Amino acid sequence: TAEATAPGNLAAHLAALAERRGWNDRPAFHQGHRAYSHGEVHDLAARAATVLADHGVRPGDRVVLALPDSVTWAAAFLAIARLGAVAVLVNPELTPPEHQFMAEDTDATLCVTGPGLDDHFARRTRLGADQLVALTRTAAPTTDAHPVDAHTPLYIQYTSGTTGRPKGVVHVHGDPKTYHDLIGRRLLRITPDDVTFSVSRLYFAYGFGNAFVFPLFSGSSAVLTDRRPTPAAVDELVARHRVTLLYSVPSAYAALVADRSGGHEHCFASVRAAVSAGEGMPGVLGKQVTELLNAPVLEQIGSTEAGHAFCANGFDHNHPGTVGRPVPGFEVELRDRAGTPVEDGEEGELWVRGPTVTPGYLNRPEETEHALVGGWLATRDRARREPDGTFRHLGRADDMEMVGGITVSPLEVEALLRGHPSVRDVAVVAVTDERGANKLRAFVIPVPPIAVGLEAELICLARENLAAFKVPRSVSFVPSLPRTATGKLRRHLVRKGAW
Ligand code: 3SK
Repeated sequence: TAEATAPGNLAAHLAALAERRGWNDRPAFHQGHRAYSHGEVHDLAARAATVLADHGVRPGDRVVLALPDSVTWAAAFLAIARLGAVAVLVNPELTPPEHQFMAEDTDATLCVTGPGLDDHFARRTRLGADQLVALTRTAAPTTDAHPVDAHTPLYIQYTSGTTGRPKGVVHVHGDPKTYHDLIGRRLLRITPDDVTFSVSRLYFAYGFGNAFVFPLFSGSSAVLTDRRPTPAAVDELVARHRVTLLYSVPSAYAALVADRSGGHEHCFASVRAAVSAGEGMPGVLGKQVTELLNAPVLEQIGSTEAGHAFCANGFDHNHPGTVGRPVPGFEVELRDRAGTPVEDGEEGELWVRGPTVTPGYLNRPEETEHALVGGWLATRDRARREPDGTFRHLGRADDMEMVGGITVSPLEVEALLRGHPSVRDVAVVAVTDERGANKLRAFVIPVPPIAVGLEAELICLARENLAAFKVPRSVSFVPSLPRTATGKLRRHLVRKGAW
């Protein structure tokens, strides 16, 4: 049942919930070979709050969190919440100028940083995560949480989007409980016995919900690691912790399916569901993942601005190849470029209205006005509504390529080429040739070794299956493709050849 109490301060609410439900001795996070209980995490957070207050953090202040996924990250987030301050969740792997931009944009009072970031955030007060841990050991707990209401800002996440300068997306104290009520509890039916592993990191909306919010609201646990989620690492972590819920993105699922060299299929025996988000899952891949994991693959779509998923498949209604139906509480509309709703069955851009949609971007009134119209969020995702009410994701509004005056959706070409056994990943964009004409080129990450004649084979495959104007004229083999943290292709970087 949903909690009857008003959420108030998130940190106080979660600590009280764990106490009331008897979760304090149950694991909340697994890190390395150690498990941290819910009680330990809330205790660490209350003591870390004292350390942060000693470093000058006051209600309403912004505190940057730039450290790898860890119990320290979780305790620091809850400590910031307890003080009524606002956590700024940033990718620790960004460059010094990118970090500096986020610290200045949020006017951060303090930056809590992980290893290797000593020369980042140069103009701001910095507290190393190891110092925070050391000081927390002997600090007294801050027992009184700062009073807030459900609309008080709680955290900011930066969206790189697929183009442009990052924008700070604000979320409030009431949002995490709503993510859990709608998605964690109702849709995924998470119980205290679940163990989560999310390939998406905590600083990102998808990972934050999956591996921080859902475990703390359900009394379950999550595996936190700073290891790269290579197939070998995922196999090992899932087997070691007997993971029941695996959250990932299509490109990482594709790597998992492709890399079966160790023959470790049995390591997935504990998985009861796999969730996929970030971009559309090609049908063939969905089947391969279902077979490999012997568990349903539930596709969904969300955004940093919506907080978490706004359309999702569930156990009772799973339509592979679609991102499911609107999450209850969300309204979803398809509109044309002029903002007029399109007819059923027609393609349009997804507009979303719902309880956790951001109140806006930090310091960006114009962008906020553009993205949020009358409470509706323009997601810039293209989709079509299927007769059963599910939505089929058709890529981003800025995904289209122009060749010879014709608009081409590169997703169809990519889906075809991705089905070739020698293709691990692919992006198709229009590039301008020496005569100034736009021609489609496929950038392919091959499954090594590159087979002789692979370029000709891929072009031939496209010719046999697609209209002539959709056939790539050339293929470049590349070691990587620029993707966002949830696996969305940063197409403008591919077009510029800059990644
Ligand atoms: O689809 C996504 O990329 C997403 C983003 C943020 C939160 C949740 C989801 C599913």
